[in-house]
Amino acid sequence: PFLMNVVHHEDFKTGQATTRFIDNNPDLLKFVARKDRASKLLSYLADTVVNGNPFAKGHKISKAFIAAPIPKWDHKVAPAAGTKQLLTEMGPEKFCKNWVAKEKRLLLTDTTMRDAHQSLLATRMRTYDMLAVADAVARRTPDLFSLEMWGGATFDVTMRFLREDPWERLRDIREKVPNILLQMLFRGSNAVGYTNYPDNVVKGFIKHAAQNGMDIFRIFDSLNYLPNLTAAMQAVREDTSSICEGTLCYTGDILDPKRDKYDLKYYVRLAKELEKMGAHMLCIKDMAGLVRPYAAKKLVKALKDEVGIPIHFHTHDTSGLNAASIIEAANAGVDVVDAAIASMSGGTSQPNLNSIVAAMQHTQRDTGLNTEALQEFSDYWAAVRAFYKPFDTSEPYGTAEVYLHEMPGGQYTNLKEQAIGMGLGPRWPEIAHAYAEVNQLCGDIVKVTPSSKVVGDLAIECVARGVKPGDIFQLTGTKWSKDVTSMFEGWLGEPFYGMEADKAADSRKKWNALADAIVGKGGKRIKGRPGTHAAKIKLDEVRAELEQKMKKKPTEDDVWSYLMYPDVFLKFAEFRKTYGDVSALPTPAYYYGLQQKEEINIELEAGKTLFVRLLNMTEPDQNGQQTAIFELNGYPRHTTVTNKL
Ligand code: 3PY
Ligand code: ZN
Repeated sequence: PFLMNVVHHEDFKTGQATTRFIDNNPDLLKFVARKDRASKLLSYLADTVVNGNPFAKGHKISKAFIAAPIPKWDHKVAPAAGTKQLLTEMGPEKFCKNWVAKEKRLLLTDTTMRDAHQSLLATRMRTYDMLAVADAVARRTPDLFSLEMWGGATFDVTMRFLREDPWERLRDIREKVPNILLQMLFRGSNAVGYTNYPDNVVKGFIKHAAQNGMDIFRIFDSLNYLPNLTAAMQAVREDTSSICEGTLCYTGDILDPKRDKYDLKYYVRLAKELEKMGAHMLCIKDMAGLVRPYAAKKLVKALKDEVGIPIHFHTHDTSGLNAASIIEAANAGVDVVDAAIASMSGGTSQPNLNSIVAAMQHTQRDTGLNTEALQEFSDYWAAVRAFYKPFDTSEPYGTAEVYLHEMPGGQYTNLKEQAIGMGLGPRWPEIAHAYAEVNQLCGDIVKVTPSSKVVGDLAIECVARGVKPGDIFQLTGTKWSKDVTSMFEGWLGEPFYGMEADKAADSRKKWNALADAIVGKGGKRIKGRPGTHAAKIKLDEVRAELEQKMKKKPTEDDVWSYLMYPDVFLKFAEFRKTYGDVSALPTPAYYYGLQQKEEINIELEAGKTLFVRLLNMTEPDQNGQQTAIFELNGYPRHTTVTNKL
C-alpha cells in the first residue's frame, strides 16, 4: 500500500518526484509508520490468541467481556479549576498553610489508580482503563484533593507485566486531568525500587517526575529512619514546585500499653521532626490498616496540637473497620483522607470513598463531591475489575487477623499468592503467625516495602522448611535472599529511630542477634544513612551505556526507568521493538487476545483508529505455525505465529 500511495501521488505521476519527494510528503511516511504499528499489534494479538499472555496466569475466557460503561462527561466543557490551579497560583507553602489547613470540607484523595489496584489486583491495572475514565473524573469530580496514580509498585509492574511505559501513564493522565493534583508514593532512598539508590539518582528521579506532571510526593522510609528521607525531601523543596509530604509509617497500637515501643510520643516526635525537615504536609501512612478508630482520634488530635502543617491520613480497610477510623480522624480535624471508589474499595484496599462522602453529607465537613458521578465511576470500575479476575484474589470480607500479622495491604495478597504458588496455601495461618514472630525477633520493626518483604521472605522460608522462626539462630551457614541479607547489613537504614532510648536498646539487642545469625557475626555491616555509603552514579556514563544496549539514543524517561530497573527496562524496550505500544489495546485483548469474530477499536492517536476483527485462526501446521486472519479497517490481513504451547 505504501508503494501504491507513492505511485498514485500527483508528483510521482507527473514526473516531479525528486530525491526530496519523501521530505516534501511526510504524510506518506507517517502512513508507513502507522502500518508498522498496526502489524506489530496484530502480531501481539495473534501471539496472545495462540500462546496466551504469559502474565495472565493461564486464565482463559470463553466469550467477550461487556465493555465498561464510561461515565458521562460533556466534551464541550473544559474541566473546572481545582487544586492544581490553586497550587500553581499559591506555591506549595501557601497552598498548604493558607488553603488546605483552612478548608472546612474533609478533603479526599482518590487512590483507585494506584494503591487500590496495588492492594486488590496485584498492581495490574492498565493505563487504558485509567485514561478511559480520566476526562470524566476531571469534569465531574473537580473537587477531589488529589489522585494517587503513580509510585509504589506501579513503576515496576507497568514495565514488567503490562509492558507499558510508566512515564507515558503519568503524562497521559496529566493531560486529561489538568485540574486535580496528581500524587505519588515515593520510598525515600529506595525511590520506586527495593534497594538503596545514591542521592543524585533519588533527586534526579524526583525532578524528572515533577517535570512530567507530579504534584505531590508522599515520601516515606520503610523503617521510619527519617535520615533516609532527606535527599528526596530536599529535591522536592529545592528543585520542584511540588508538595513535599513527609510521612510517618504507623505500626503497633497506641492504645495498647503493652505495645509501648510505638507509643503516641514516638509518632509526635517523628511528626515534629518531619515538619522541621521541611514537609509541607504530614502523612500518617497506615499501610496495614492498624489505626483503629479510637486510636485515629487520639493520634490525629495529638498531631494537630503539636504540628502546624496539614495532616493527610492514609489507611487500608483490611479489618473492615477503617472507614470508622477515617470518620474519627475527620472529627479530630484531619485535613485530607485517602479512599477508593466503591467498587475498588474495602478489604486490603482503601475504605469506600462513595460511602465516606455520603457519611459526611449535611455535616460541617461535607466534602461537596457529586455522589451521582461517584456512583457512575463505581459502575465503571466494577466492570473493569472483572477484566482482572486472575489477579483479584483477596478475601471479600474484613479480617481482624491483620492485628496479628500487621502485613501491609499491598503485601497481603502477594504473600498469599506466593504461598499458594509454593504449595503452602492451606498453611496460611502458620505463615501469618510466623510473620508476627519474625517481626518480634527483629525487635518489632516497621513493616512496609521493602522491610515488609524481608519479614515475609523469612516467614515463608521458615514455614517451607518446617522450622519455627526461633530456629533461625540454628540455621547458620544458610544462604538467605539478597533482600534479607542487605537489610541486616544496614542497607535499608537503622530501625528504631525516634524510639525512647531504653526501648530502642532492647529492640536493638534483638535486631543485632538476628543480624548475627543472618549475615554472620563478622559479616559486613554499614552504619547510619545508606546514601552516604553509596557512590554517586555518573549519569552521562549511564546514558552512554544505555545507548549501547538499546542501539539508539535513550530518552530521559528511558534513563530513569533503566536506573530503577535495568533488566526489566531492557526487556520492556525489546518487547516494544517487536510489538509496539500495547497499552493502546483494550484490557481483555491485552490479557486474553480476541475471541473468534470479536472486533475491537485501537486508537493509535487522536483521530487514528484501527478496527480489528479476528476472522479465523488456522490449525497448526507440521511446524507448529498458525495463521490468524484478521480484518483490519475492512481489509483482510494474515499474521503467522508459532504455537509454543
Ligand atoms: C509501596 O511502597 O508500594 C506501598 O504501597 C507501601 O505501602
Ligand atoms: Zn497503602
